[in-house]
Amino acid sequence: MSTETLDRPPAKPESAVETIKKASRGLRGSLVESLHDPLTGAIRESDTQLIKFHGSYMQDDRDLRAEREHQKLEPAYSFMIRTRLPGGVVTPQQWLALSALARQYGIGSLRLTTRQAFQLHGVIKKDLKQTMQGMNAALVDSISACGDVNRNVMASANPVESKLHEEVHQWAIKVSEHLKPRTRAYHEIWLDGEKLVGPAEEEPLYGPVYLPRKFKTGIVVPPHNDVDVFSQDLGFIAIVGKDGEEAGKLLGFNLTVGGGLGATHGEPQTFPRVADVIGFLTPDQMLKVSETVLMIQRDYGDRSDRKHARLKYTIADRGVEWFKGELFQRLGYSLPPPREYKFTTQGDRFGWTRGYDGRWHLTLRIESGRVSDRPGAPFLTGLEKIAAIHQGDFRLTANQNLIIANVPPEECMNIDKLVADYGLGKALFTSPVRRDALACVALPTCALAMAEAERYLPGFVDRVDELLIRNGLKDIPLTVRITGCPNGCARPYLAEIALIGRAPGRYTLRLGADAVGSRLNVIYRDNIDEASIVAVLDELFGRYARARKTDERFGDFLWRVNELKPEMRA
Ligand code: SRM
Ligand code: SF4
Repeated sequence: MSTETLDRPPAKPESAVETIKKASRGLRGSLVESLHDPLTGAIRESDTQLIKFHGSYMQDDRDLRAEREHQKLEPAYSFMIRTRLPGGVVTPQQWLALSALARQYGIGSLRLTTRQAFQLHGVIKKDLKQTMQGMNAALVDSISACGDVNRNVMASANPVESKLHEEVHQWAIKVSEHLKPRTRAYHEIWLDGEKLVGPAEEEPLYGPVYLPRKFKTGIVVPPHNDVDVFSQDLGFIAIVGKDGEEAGKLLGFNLTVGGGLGATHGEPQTFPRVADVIGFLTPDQMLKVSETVLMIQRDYGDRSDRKHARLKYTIADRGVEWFKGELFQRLGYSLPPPREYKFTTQGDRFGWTRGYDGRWHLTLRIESGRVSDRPGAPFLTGLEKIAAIHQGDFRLTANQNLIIANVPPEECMNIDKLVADYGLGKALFTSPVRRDALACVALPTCALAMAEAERYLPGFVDRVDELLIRNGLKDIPLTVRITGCPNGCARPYLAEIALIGRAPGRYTLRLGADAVGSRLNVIYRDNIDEASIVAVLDELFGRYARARKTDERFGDFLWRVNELKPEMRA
């Protein structure tokens, strides 16, 4: 292809969502009218796209679909609200406010997401505004938590373990604020802000049609790749000084671009991709570099096909050298080569850790991030009790877990007692597989789910644990991630074992990611049921038990013995 044809995306017809964005007057659309329509629990079709930019999705309870259809009722519509929470930090007061809203307007559960945010499910249309207002009264917003904009900026959890982590968390906030849309539509619609008269506000970074697709940013502090930095459109790997005066100081970041995980079954032109590491920058360059990467994607991303619209495709199509050239030209300077870094782990570290200032942080395992009151697991109440006495803050991890952070030493025992009383610590004593496993929400709320994920995880992990014990592999570390479809919300493509929903009870089995989040797994078997998955894993675990090297991970073993081959990448 000539450079000329590559200059700008070819003039293909724009996708329908582009037209909706263009006509929306800064993301307002007819949301106000939709919200006031008493005849339906739904909002207008075009508004279902726009409301995402405000941090909400219209959903319906899929468990009830058939029955409601039978009764000739419209689907049981409700709304999910997702917060914007850079680095995932909230105060105890904010926790209590969100928990109360989940009880009053939601389904009595807070869902901690894989991007360090909260989701409230099941808010019906007439309560949506009050819920948004309640969140904002607690100083938690949901602007650009979804939609074709920069999403919640992730940062390595436990950001108070060292001063450096704290600094990195501050950068996550700054990047999030910097890349936030400027439209006042959110304030106007949800918070009764002054009504706009005349044309929509200027969007200096986004322009009138925002990005071609979602855009995700994460900042990581090695050696723990807890945010799966290579899955982000835009990533920053903190580089820390080692010697002399620089020791322990944040020197800057390696820049990563073009990660992304969503794909579609049977469509090889869609694929997960790990990001390229393209240069080093100093902290003062971070905001300019962030906005420039975003604007390149704004200008070159594919606006005709939403399945091909992420930055990863722009880079895969045009090449990383093209991207670097464009970036450096727009910046007016080149970035020097990336600096050395090393990751040693991927998920969270559990239990108590001591911070640099003597305060303590307790990382709890919250399976699938689901905080609700269930028999034997009254987590919603338990965490409310903790929030009521906690003097520090709460930090959501990128793996759906929770850190009770900044606990003064004299308070640790009180926290421990409540953790024990409400069963919040039990999961810390389960197998490493169960502790590290992730599952996306899937059914019943996710419209795109093809199979169960969150509800299937506990049972599937039981099977895996049984197989490991049978094969003499009890308590080995192993990453297992399940999603209800190939969109990749629990980042399954970066797990040693992944199940990707195909149809009810059927999954694609992918194997062979590494344990630091830098190598994708590959398709091992497609569209199989649990019995087949168990049989396959049993056989592979047997071989692994017999032939593995000391400390060799399952994913690495499969590649070494040629069970997995590069041509299986798809
Ligand atoms: Fe996701 C769509 C849930 C993280 C890739 N994701 C959805 C929707 C909104 C379904 C929909 O469009 O109707 C899901 C709502 C389910 C529900 O009922 O709540 C949903 N995604 C989630 C969450 C809650 C999963 C979880 O269990 O924690 C995560 C919320 C994160 C947040 O707080 O912002 C979540 N989604 C991710 C991730 C992981 C990440 O970002 O680290 C990915 C893969 C990384 C990536 O984006 O490449 C991800 N979600 C997708 C995609 C595929 C995008 C693509 O490029 O193809 C979709 C579908 C879409 O956008 O059309 C999607
Ligand atoms: Fe829904 Fe698929 Fe995301 Fe799971 S991976 S939450 S099923 S979109």
